[in-house]
Amino acid sequence: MTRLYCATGNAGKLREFRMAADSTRIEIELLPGYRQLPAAVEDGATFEENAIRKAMHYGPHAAGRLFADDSGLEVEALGGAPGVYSARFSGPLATDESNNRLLLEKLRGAANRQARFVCKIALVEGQRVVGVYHGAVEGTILDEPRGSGGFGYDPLFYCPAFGCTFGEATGEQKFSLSHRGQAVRAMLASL
Ligand code: ITT
Repeated sequence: MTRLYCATGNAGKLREFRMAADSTRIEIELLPGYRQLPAAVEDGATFEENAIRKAMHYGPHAAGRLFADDSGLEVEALGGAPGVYSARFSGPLATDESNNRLLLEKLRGAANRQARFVCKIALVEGQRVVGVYHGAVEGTILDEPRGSGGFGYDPLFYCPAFGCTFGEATGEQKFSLSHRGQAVRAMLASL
């Protein structure tokens, strides 16, 4: 069994990472003591920079290889926002609900609803970067939420290939196509 530690405070991401490892000989575990460690500073300009910063911040605390994910939603009509600010789009006390509300406000009346989810995963050993893996998926932003699955912007993200939102898809369905699914599969294939 190969063990990879993961550094995330997002329960939705952790659920998806665990699903990825289910059918493999790889075990994905939340870094022990993650919540007691000071948070990584995510002040990079890109998903890749932030993923590397996060992984290098937590890497030395892991007894082996560790990865971190930086991901978010890029909306065409908003010039790529919220992008790296996806988690805190509606401010420092943001919740998924307040972020989704703000997104709908900003897109009210917009004809162009095109958006993509992007994910970068950085894998490190200590502070040495072993690899960076990428995933992206295109969709459109609806004008009201649908479904209660997933997390974050999933209920607003309509996936044409499924004919429903990521919030209406099952976890397995979402992961088979999602930005995070692509990046995790690339990482696991590289091991
Ligand atoms: P960690 O940094 O602790 O991993 P985080 O939620 O702060 O958790 P990010 O800084 O990478 O993570 O921000 C990602 C945000 O982008 C996330 O909080 C959601 O709002 C959104 N997001 C990313 N992937 C998503 C997905 O699969 N479905 C819905 N929203 C997603």
